[in-house]
Amino acid sequence: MQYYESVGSHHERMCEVQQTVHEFMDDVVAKSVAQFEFHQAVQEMFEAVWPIFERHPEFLEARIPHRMVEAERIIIFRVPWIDDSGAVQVNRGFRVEMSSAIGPYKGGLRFHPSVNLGILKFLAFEQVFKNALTTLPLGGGKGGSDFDPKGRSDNEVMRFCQAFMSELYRHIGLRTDIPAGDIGVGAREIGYLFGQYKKLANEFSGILTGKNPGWGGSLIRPEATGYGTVYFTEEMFRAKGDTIHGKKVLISGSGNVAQYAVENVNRLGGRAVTLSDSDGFIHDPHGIDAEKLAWVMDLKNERRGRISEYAEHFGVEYYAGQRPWGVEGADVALPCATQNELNLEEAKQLIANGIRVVAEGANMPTEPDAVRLLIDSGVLFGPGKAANAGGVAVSGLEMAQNAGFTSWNREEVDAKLLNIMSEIHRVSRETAEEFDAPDNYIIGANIAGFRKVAAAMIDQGVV
Ligand code: NDP
Ligand code: 2IT
Repeated sequence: MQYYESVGSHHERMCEVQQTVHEFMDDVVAKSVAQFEFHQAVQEMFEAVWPIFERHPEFLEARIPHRMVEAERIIIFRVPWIDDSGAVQVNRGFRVEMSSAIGPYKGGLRFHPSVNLGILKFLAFEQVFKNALTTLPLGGGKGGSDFDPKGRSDNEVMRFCQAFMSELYRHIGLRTDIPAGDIGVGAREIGYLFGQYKKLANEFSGILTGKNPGWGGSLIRPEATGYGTVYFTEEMFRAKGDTIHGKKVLISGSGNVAQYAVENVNRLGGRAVTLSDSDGFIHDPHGIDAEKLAWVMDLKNERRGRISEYAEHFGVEYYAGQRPWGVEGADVALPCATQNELNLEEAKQLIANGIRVVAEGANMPTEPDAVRLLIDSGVLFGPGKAANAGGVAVSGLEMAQNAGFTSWNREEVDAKLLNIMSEIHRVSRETAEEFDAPDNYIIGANIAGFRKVAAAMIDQGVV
């Protein structure tokens, strides 16, 4: 940890950075065995931010990196419930309360069979810096369960949510920790979770965000992540004197983020041509217009069907077991499904096909070597911490509306979202330039988020 004292050529400094990150990572890996996604998220972050320690040696003296990778608190609990056949089911519940340096813990809940501690620690870690970028006073956390809502009845989902909240409720609070949705947790689940919290706490409060607007939710919260990712993409184009208008866009996923990414691409005059789920992708060369998108929303949010049905219904191609990144002629790629869904080979394909902008609607969807290649090849790359921060930002606006016993109209919230995304873009760009890495949003966004959290930790002492 002597990096900040070093002098010498840029190359020597870079070697030293790598060596220092390497030693730091050895320690992180030893203390979080087999938590691969967490290692990946931490490595990506510290590779990007290490130059800051040259200017701020006090961050290392205060062991800020070592404190940041240790969650303030992690709760792991049993979630027993009874399915429709009367059988007892047991799942595992988690809440990772990563950092309260700049506000109460804030972040989503994920219900997916792949959920484990390593995945939630990666998500909570990313959330801390993403939330710092939103300009709002939000700390970072993440939670969830290995429960799989697929194929479960509404009653089963309700009983699971009630069992999950029966333990979680004692750990969260308006000034402590405010969960929201993520993969597998949408409006239905937030409703059931909220109902159980209200019953146990005897309190009607904005304890969760993503609520239905009829009982305390914010307008535009469902749209916010997808809209925000596309606003960020538009800002990246504008920085180069261009716009998304007329551009062909590849989108993965077909859930909340993907759906509203399509909607905003359409609003801004682009053409979204793909959607996917874990079974495959559809390619609609004519574009997924408003009518087709309404059909997708009904398919995914109400009938809970598969994206292959789109191909049958609209007579387009379906590619089973594949991801959309090989489709030719696109200008933009927006991965909006899950982590590690765009690898090095696919990045090479995108580059060969002339892609200009990649922005992450999902959290950490692009593998590290793919990120490096895209940036080195001159593709504008918007990392999730910046590009998908619109969701949590509007969650912050939902909290503000709840606290003020008020609600804002769609136009007001959408304008605030656009403003926040432009601000995140501006700060990321300017910080990248400040650190001699123009156009590198990985360096810009990570350093900007990191230094805000680090400065708050220094101010508040060793706690
Ligand atoms: P949803 O549950 O609404 O949709 C998830 C989509 O991704 C589905 O199409 C799903 O397909 C697909 N998917 C999930 N897991 C996998 C997998 N292992 N392999 C392939 N496809 C998969 O979730 P969201 O749209 O809310 O979340 C998508 C991403 O965006 C996540 O990375 C999430 O963390 C991130 N995000 C979400 C925010 C939000 O506000 N909701 C905010 C910021 C980021 P299938 O139906 O087959 O499972
Ligand atoms: O990854 C994310 O930013 C989210 N799932 C949204 C979190 C939130 O608190 O709205």
